[in-house]
Amino acid sequence: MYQLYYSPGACSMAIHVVLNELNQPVELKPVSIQNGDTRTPEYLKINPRGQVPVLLADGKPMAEGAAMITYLIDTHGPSNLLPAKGWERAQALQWLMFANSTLHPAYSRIFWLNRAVKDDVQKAELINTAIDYVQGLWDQLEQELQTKPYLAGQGCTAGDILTTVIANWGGLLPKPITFGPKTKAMLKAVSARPAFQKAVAGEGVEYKAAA
Ligand SMILES: N[C@@H](CCC(=O)N[C@@H](CS)C(=O)NCC(=O)O)C(=O)O
Repeated sequence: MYQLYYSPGACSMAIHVVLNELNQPVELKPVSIQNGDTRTPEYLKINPRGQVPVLLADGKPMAEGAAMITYLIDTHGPSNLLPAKGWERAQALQWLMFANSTLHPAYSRIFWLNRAVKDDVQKAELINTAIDYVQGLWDQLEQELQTKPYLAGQGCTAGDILTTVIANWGGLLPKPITFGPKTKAMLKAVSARPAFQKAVAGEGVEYKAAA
């Protein structure tokens, strides 16, 4: 059985959703970022970067969410969430990597500025600019979704799941992010999936981004 170290509503929730999609039982190990659980000496032994997610597969630890998603689907698929080969897989991977390596770090930069910059005026200015960058990414996604319901085409793939998890982080920002109508429709469809709803309930998260 898998074990997943997660913080409620964090990027780790995408791994939780994918485990549910694949009907894989998981033992959930809560470590709250807010309460500092990811910075304890015990947790730093599990992940020296002090981050979630960490997945234990047969007791062996794995970090990096996109790698976990790829591993899980390759192991327990086939699944339309990540096609097995060819252009369709490349498209699905493109959007998984976008969510993992472009959208997620754009939010992380804001959280980091909030911790690192001491001068309040400078902090507000930098955070404002960083939020505008995040908004620009969502505006690009809205353009993408003009011609298709999901990022990689006609069906939901892993990138839509991670993007939908990240969309719910607006409450952590001092300025609202707005989603266009096509983006909202995608967030609504993905967050309504039984596997997503089960993860939301299991982590005690309120999902507001699709409202
Ligand atoms: N590249 C890593 C990023 C993981 C990451 O940034 N996790 C966040 C939660 S969404 C975290 O644990 N933040 C706490 C921290 O960095 O102190 C991955 O995709 O797994």
